[in-house]
Amino acid sequence: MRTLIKNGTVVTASEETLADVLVDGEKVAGLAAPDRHGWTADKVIDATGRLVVPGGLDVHTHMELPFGGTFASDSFETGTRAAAWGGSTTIIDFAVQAKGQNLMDGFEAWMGKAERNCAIDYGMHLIVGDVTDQSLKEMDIAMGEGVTSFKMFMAYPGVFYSTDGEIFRAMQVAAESGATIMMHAENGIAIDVLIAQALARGETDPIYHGVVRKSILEGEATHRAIALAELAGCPLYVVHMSAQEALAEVTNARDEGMDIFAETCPQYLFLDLDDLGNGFEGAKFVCSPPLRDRSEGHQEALWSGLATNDLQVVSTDHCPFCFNDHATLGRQKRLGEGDFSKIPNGLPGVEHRMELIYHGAVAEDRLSVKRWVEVCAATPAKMFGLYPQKGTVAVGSDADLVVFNPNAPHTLSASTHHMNTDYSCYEGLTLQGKVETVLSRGKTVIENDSYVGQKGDGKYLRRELNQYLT
Ligand code: DUC
Ligand code: ZN
Ligand code: ZN
Repeated sequence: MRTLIKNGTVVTASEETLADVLVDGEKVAGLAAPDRHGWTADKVIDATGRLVVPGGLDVHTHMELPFGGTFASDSFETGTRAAAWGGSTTIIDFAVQAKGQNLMDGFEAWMGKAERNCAIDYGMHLIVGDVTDQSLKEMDIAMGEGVTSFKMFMAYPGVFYSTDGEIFRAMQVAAESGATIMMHAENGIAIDVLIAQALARGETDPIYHGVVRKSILEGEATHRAIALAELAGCPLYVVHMSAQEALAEVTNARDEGMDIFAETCPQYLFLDLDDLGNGFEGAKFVCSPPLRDRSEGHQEALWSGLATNDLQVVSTDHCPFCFNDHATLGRQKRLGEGDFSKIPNGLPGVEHRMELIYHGAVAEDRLSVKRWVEVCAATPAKMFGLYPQKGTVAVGSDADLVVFNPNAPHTLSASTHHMNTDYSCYEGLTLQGKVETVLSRGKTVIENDSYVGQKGDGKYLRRELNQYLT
């Protein structure tokens, strides 16, 4: 099967050119100035007036995550389909090692959930949830399966939390193999004190979730994670950064030449503490780290971090829960009525990352169109060992391609989105551009406002080490 995408502006992290793209089977087979070639194809897509960009990589998703007494409401099937609708053609999800389990048990369990269900290609990180001699040994076994990054938590005592000693031991193992440690950097011990004190004062509404999880505690944990990584000698990737204090720590470390990287997420660039207000409605916006006070300047700091490359990646931390009862999963956000600390943490987001960031970055003139592609596709591919198979439009790369209309407004709504949640964090927001057609390894999966792929199209991706370091 050959597909020709004609007359589009092909944008990669480094180029922006008017070109035709020839797809043969699963790969990009040619790039040439329009009509300066004799290519024939089984299918022709007219991309006049459109951008043709590499499919996005969302390197931080949590399909079916067990959390707070329930499960994230998107399965690998529904969540990867929603990702495709929004122009992401790769996700990297987090397999979880539960307490008392072996690390590889978590990997096998998540592979079982994803296998034959995904609409797009997928990789796995591993959450190291129980640091033991055995699980540390198994980090190397996981590397043999293409898992080159391990997430740890300085937050959520009693659940995912690891002590500094446990984190440091895992970092020492990562330093030997070159694996990346990904860090949820919030001081969960201090936060738990503030949660208990708030609840004792009768402060039970969702807004207090944002009040107690202080930005200074994200900055402090980020500082500590960097210090431990420096001592251990391992690369560190700080996930879902929301606070300017944390960004300052990463900026300093990078200025000193350390192998420290960081991502932020659309919710920290578009939403704020006020969204957590309005009584229990605010539960729709409970995630950790929390949405920040706009007047403190975190959003501007994060946008400027993306511009200066102090922040390198935008992912989503997609972890959806329904606001009202879910047909099979039961109570979700409402588990926290009367106690904000029982609201499952997480937001739906996997579908709208590319369009939101295009809007905030390019349409609102903060970043170039190439930088948009870089933070959403090229850098995540390099960071997690998938480049140039993923993250660019080049001969020999996987034909993961998005035809993006920069002039088609798209209004976001729960009534039209494809994520398995009953609300949208961006209800009624109109964005400037829209994903129109999506190819995943050469196969059209989204066209004419329809999903035309099948579950099981997506394949597991074995990943290399961080390509900024190899
Ligand atoms: N943060 C969330 O909001 N949800 C899942 C886990 C996390 O760290
Ligand atoms: Zn996290
Ligand atoms: Zn997460």
